[in-house]
Amino acid sequence: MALLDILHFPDPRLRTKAVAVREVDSGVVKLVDDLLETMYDAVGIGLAATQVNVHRRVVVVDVSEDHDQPLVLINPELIELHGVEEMDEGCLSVPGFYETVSRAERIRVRALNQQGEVFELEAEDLLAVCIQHEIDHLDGKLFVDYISSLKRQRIRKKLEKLEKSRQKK
Ligand code: QAP
Ligand code: CO
Repeated sequence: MALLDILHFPDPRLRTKAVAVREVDSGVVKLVDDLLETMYDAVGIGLAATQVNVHRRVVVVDVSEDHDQPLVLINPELIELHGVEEMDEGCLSVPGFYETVSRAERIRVRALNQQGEVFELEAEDLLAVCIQHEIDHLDGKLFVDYISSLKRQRIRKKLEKLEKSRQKK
């Protein structure tokens, strides 16, 4: 297993559209393991391969209290969306910032698991929001795309400044 570096907004690589996984081979299994390790290390509830600069359609999520219920979604597809819910969202690629975003409150998603088997899952509330947020990453979208451009620019400037002070060290 390995810890992977997480890209930060406004890195243009976060805008890459990921390609579907053709076969859940040993490389994909290793990617899933590394994503889970990286997500737990960063104390996140979701991580998409895009965020570690791997542009394949793989996400991991764990919204359980004890961080012991990993969910792996390969080639995830939203097949049903119901209702609307507002929630404060954050993102490991936008560290330190949280904004309210409106999304479907209940979803049905179809995906492959780490064994390459198709499964469907119904989710609501935090899990539903988190899955939608992670699928957005695979399409090059970030939660800050849903807020005002003024707020987005402020976040961009603050993160650019932080990135520069990191590079000097
Ligand atoms: C997406 O985000 C999500 O700013 C997953 O300093 C988040 O795991 C969906 C994190 C909330 C719905 C609601 C963010 C950790 C983790 C930070 C995350 C930070 C440390 C974000
Ligand atoms: Co995110």
